[in-house]
Amino acid sequence: MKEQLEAILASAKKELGETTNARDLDAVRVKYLGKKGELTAILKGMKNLSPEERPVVGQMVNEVRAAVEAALEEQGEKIERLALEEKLKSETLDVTMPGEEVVLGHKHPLTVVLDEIKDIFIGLGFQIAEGPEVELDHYNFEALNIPKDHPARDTQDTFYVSDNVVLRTQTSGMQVRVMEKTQPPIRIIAPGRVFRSDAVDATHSPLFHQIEGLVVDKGITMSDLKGILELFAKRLYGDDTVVRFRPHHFPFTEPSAEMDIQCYQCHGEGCRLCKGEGWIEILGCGMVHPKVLEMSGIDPEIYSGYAFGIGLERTVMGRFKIDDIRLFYENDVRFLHQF
Ligand code: 2U9
Repeated sequence: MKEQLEAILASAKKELGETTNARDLDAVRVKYLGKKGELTAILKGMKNLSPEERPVVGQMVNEVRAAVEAALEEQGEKIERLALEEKLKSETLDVTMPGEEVVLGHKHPLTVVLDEIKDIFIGLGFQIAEGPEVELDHYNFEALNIPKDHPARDTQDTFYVSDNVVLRTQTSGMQVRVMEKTQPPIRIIAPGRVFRSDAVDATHSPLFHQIEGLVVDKGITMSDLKGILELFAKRLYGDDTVVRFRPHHFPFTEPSAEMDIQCYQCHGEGCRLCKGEGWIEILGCGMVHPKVLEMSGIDPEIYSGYAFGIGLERTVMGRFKIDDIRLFYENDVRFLHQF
């Protein structure tokens, strides 16, 4: 019996020494001390011993049990200590390691120039009016003197959501909304995304950005228009900028014009940038058509106004010598970081 108990203690100690985690440790506990464990089995068998043998064997069993329990506790502590050491080792923070590089984004060139243009007009007393990109046919066309059969519907073909709802081709609808709600004086710019049913190439995109402006008050004349737009050109392209106005036609303005700046590269001589013209077209403009004022509830006998439209992509392409409009929409940071 003594040898059997010594063998049990030896194998318990050996198995405990091989455990590396709490689960295995518990399995050893159950194997030796559990209800169906080896020591319990010996205790159960004691009824077959003689009365003299029983206390001797009982004491031996208790000693072995105490020894197994002590070994269990010791191994338990060892496992905990090793786990803690492992955790500390794996969570060590090396403060001398170089930090991870934070990749910074970059303002999109369209945003860079739009912000400059906004600043210039805010400085001249304009407010910013923003509105929906999905617009009623009425605000995009009808209220701007472009009825259903007007040829301008072809040059400004767009995407129809339904018969009466379109993706806006210009931000003018927003300005009509302001005129309907507010009596003059009105001095606003309406920047935003516009859409045209155009095939994509280096200079065309079905999506682009405009900044339109509108001033309505008593006694506004073409010289106000020329003065403000020349000032704008000088602020954006430099004080030595020379401008000229050419007659043009828009359904919503009368008279209408386009404003050019003298080529800032060749100073009017003619070069690749201005395609030999000596001039670069910057924007369209004109005096708001009396019918447009009237349709929006403003009396053209009392008030007059001027309006203008700037194509943002074209302005930025000229400014940064970008030769393909598609680069704006590809979101390649190597492109964006150049500006
Ligand atoms: C109202 C009345 C009139 C806005 C104007 C232009 C001339 C113009 C083009 C610039 C480049 C469109 O993006 S582009 O192709 N725009 O030439 N826009 S006058 O006229 C208005 C606006 C609002 C109520």
